[in-house]
This record gives sequence, structure tokens and C-alpha cells, in this order.
Amino acid sequence: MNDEIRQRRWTFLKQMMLIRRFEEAVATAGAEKAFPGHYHLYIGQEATGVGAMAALGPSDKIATTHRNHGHVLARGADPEACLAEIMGRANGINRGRGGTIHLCDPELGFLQTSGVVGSVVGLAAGGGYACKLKGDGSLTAAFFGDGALEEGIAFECLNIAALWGLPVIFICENNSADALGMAKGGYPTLVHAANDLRSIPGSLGIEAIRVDGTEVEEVHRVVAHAAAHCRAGKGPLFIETVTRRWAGSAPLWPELATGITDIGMATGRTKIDDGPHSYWYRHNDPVLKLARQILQDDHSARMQIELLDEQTQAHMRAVVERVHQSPYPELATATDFVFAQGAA
Ligand SMILES: Cc1ncc(C[n+]2csc(CCOP(=O)(O)OP(=O)(O)O)c2C)c(N)n1
Repeated sequence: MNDEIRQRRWTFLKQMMLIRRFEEAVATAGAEKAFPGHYHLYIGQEATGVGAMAALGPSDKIATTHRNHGHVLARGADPEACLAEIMGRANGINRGRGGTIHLCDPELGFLQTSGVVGSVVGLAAGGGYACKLKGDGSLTAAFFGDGALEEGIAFECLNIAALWGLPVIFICENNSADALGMAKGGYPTLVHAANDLRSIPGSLGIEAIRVDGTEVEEVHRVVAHAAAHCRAGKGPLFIETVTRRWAGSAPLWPELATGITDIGMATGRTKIDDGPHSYWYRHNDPVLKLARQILQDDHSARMQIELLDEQTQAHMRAVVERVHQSPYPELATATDFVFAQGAA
């Protein structure tokens, strides 16, 4: 393995750990009723967001959904501004107005972050059209769940993207297998007449690839291939990343099912018991998986991994403390930003 790959793995691990510890902090704050309303965790999907974002360029555009924390952080947003947003504070990334469902940073290329299932597929087709008109080699990446493919807009926009050869990477994060929500009778997002999701874009002539969404290097490789495909003017590409999401969403199933991550399960410090989540810890948790891969290559990395985790946790503890001290927006500003600032 060359140094570049080795270095990249560390960068990936750092980002994935940050997302994991960030979301554990969100779940903890949610359980403490530190903020009202919904949140949807990305735990178990970190390898997809991190691997994919690393394959995109600075002028590429992105559209994402209600399950956006991992995407926004992987693109480089400040965790403090993101947590402040989720907790409705004035220093939030969207000044406390958008909350968890609408975490969005246009300066990082986000077109929109929308909770309307399926909508980002349409937004991304529009983004891809703009990229094509600009002709600067940029592309648009859309992140959405398998549930989006049940919506009419998805089919229409995949179709138009294929017809017009738009530079769009459609990244479908299929997290439904074993999802806690499904087990509890929540949104059954596998209600598709098509058994194989790839057959939907495939029927429109869009190249469709399935990848293990818990393998960050694999996701990175496939998205880099898709980006090159788009930039070469070959039109859209569809990627299905298969992940297993065990953590919940509030308010429907708020349990942090797999608990606070113990990195010792990767370094060998902690023995994995035979409880209900042992298979997930051993094979599906992308953070533990990547830490184990790094260790396989270099046994002496154990201390470094544990140190990185401690630093990430300390960083998040400080972030949480500062956000708790942050002010809410002033009541008098409640109607600010309803209309474009400075508009007549
Ligand atoms: C148009 C629309 N219909 C229904 C909902 C309610 N809803 C919120 S999340 C969700 C499930 C989404 O599943 P999926 O797209 O697979 O994403 P996941 O939450 O599994 O990551 C539904 C149906 C919605 N937000 N928008």
C-alpha cells in the first residue's frame, strides 16, 4: 500500500469519527430534551458520505435530504455551527432557522437540503443542467434514500438526466436492511416492485453500480469513477450504496441502538460480546471496520487510533459545552430571512 492511500485512510477515519461522535452528541442532547423536534442519524453510513465527498471537487454541487449531518460535515462544515443549528441557536449554520432537517451551506456547494422525500433527485437534475450550461466540468451529486425511488419525481428526473446527458451522480443510500425503524413497523422503504434498485436507472440507460456502503475506499473509488464519467460528458451515473443503519430517528425510534461507540472493539481493547449487535460491531460498523483495516496494515497504529478517538471526543465535548452557552435568536428577528435580505 502506498503512502497516499495510507494517508487518505487516516483522513477518512478522522472525518468518520467526527461524524460518529457528533451524532452521538446529537442523540444525547435529544434524549436530554436540549432541543425539540426531529433528527435523523447517519450512524452506520459514514463511509458513504466521507468516501463520496472526497471524490468531489470544490465547484461541484450537492443536494441532500433529512439524513444530512454526515454529508454536511464530510464536506467540511464546522461541527459547532452544525450542532448550534440543530439546537436552534443564533450562531447555527443557518442562524438557527433550519434545524437538523435543513442543515445547508451554499458556500460548500449545497444547493439544498430538503426533507421532502425524492425532491433532491429533482433538484440535482436541475443542478446538473446548470453545470452542463456552465460547461466548466462541474457536476451535481445527489444523496437520497431508497425511499426516494418510490416518488414519481425520481423517475422523471432520472429520465430527463439520461435524455439530456446531465452530469449528475445519483447516490442512493440504501440503508433499509435491518433498519431499526423498519423492525418497529416504521416507514417500510423497501416497497419497490423492482427487486434490484439498479434496474430503475438501468431501464433508462443510466449506468448503475452497487457498492458496499460501509467500505469507505470502495465508495471513494466508485464515486471517483462516476465523477470522471460525468466530467467526460458521458451523462449521469447511479450508485446504490448498501448500508445497515441501526441507530434511530427521533421522535419515532430515538434509541441509539448500538450505544456509544467503543473504538476498543476495533483495537482489541474491548471484547465484543455475543449480544444482538455483535454482527454489526464485527462486520457492519464502518468506523470500526476502517480502524481495523488501518491496524491490519500497521499493528503499531493502535495507540494512534485510540488517541485520535480521545481527541475527537474531547473536541466534541467542548463543542457541546459552547453550544449549550450559545444564545437563541432574538424574538425581534423572528421574521428575518423570510424574504431575501435587501429585496425591495
Ligand atoms: C414526499 C414525502 N413523503 C413522506 C415523507 C415522510 N417521510 C420522512 S422520512 C421517510 C422515509 C424515507 O426513507 P428513505 O428515503 O429510504 O430515507 P431513510 O430515512 O431511510 O434514510 C418518509 C416516508 C416525507 N418527508 N416526504
